[in-house]
Amino acid sequence: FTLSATMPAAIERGEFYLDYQPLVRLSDGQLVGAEALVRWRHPEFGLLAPDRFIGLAEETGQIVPLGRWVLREACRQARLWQDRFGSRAPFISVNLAVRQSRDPGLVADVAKVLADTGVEATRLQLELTESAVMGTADEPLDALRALSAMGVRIAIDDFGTGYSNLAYLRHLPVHELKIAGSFVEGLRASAADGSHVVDARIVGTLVSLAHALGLGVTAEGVETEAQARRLDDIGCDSGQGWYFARPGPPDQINRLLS
Ligand code: G
Ligand code: G
Ligand code: MN
Ligand code: NA
Repeated sequence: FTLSATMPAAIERGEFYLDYQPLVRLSDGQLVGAEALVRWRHPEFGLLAPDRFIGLAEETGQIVPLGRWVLREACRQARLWQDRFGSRAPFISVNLAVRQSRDPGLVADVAKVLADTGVEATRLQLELTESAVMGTADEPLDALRALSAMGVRIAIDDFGTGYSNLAYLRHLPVHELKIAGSFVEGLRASAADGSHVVDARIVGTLVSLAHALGLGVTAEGVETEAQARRLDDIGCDSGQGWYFARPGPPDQINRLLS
C-alpha cells in the first residue's frame, strides 16, 4: 500500500541503512565476507525488517531503485574496508531480487557503481535465488555471464529450497551455493521423527554437489559451535549465522578484523 509508494522519498531522506553479517571460513575461522542486509528506519512504523517491505517492493517495482541504492551503499562500505584492510578486506555480498536480475540496466548499473566507488569486481558477490537463475529467459543469464566476465561472483541463495535443474546448474556462471538455514538446522536438532538425520545427509550431499560442480559452498543459519564443527568436517567452505555474529553495523566487521 502506501509503504511502497513512499519508498523513493524514503531513500532520499536516508531512512534505509544496511547491516552486515560476517561470512566465515570454517577451516580457520577467518572472516572472509559480509552480507549486506537492508533495514528501514520508518518515521511512523519504527524499524522495519526486509521481510516487511522487500516483497512489496518487488511487486510494485520499487525494488529496482531500492536495490540500486543497496548496491551503491554496500560498495561504498566495501571501498572503506578495501582501503583499511587491503587483502584482508571482506568481499561484500548483496542480495538481488528476481526483478532486479531481469532489469535490462543491471550490468551497466553494477559496472558504474564499481567504477564510481573504486571497488574491485572480485570483491563483490551477488546473491540470487534459484528462481532468478533457473528462469527460462535468456536475458538474466546473459546478464549473469556479463557480470561474471567482469569478475563479479554469483551466489545462489537459499539453495535447496527452490527448483534447481542440476544439469543446467553446471552451465551457469555461478561461483557459490548458499545452503538454506532450514537444512543446517538439522545438524543440531534431534527431531522425534528423525528428520534431522535426513537434513544432515542433505547438507552433506549439497556440499558434495557444490564441490563436484567446482563451486564454493556456504552454510547459512549456523547457530552453534557443534554445527560449525560438523560443517567443517563435512567439507563445507564457509558459514554464516548467529554463532559467528548477528547482522550488525559496519563497526562490528571492523572490530572482528582488528
Ligand atoms: O535481515 P534479515 O535476516 O531479516 O533478511 C531477511 C530476508 O530479506 C533475507 O531473505 C534477505 O535475503 C532479504 N534481504 C535483505 N536485504 C535485502 C536486499 O537488499 N535486497 C533483497 N532483494 N533482499 C534482501
Ligand atoms: O538472504 P537471506 O534470506 O539468507 O538472509 C539471511 C537471513 O537469515 C537474515 O534475515 C538473517 O537475519 C537471518 N539469519 C542470519 N543468521 C541466522 C541464524 O543463525 N539463525 C537464524 N534463525 N536466522 C539467521
Ligand atoms: Mn542472502
Ligand atoms: Na539465504
